[in-house]
Amino acid sequence: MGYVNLPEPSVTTAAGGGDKGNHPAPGTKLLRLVGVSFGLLCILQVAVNVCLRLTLYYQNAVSDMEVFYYYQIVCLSEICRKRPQGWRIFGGSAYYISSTEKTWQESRTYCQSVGADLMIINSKEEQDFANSFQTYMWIGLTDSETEGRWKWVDGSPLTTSYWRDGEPNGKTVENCGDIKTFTAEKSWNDENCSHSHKWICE
Ligand SMILES: [Ca+2]
Ligand SMILES: [Ca+2]
Ligand SMILES: [Ca+2]
Repeated sequence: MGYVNLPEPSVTTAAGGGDKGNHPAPGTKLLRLVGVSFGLLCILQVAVNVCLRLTLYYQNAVSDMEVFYYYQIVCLSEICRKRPQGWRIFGGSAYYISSTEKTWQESRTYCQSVGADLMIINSKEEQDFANSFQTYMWIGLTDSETEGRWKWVDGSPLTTSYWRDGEPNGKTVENCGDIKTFTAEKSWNDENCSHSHKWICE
């Protein structure tokens, strides 16, 4: 009230001592606020995109090209870098067939180590795709918990099956599933889990 000829703010800043002299101009503050807000929005957008992508992927609702794009370009995480070359894309999933042989459990452990699991066959198309590799290989099927109650590695019960005629026949000795007679649509066999075979991860 008592001041006359109030100095310009810039003059005050130059002359004033203490903390007052370090305060940025209001315009700078606003710019900084806009910049930080924009940065946060960008991060949020990326997070939403990644979540959406993962959700769609696990619903098998994306195209093969999108899965390819995700694995080859977007996925930079450690688990993706550990994956060997040679994953095949089909029906919204990525698959890998081993070149070496392991027991069923060792095969499963390998798949899990690269963020996957042994293959779960959900459709006739996927069954045909698995047979097309013409490889005797473990898939993600077991009745180890309860004899005769076959389950997939994700815990889901077996509904549609492609057992070869006469299979499964191993009772409590054969508790793991594989693809054996791949030239026929019904190609599954139950087998002793400690045998070594190639395997397919999904
Ligand atoms: Ca599947
Ligand atoms: Ca069995
Ligand atoms: Ca058998």
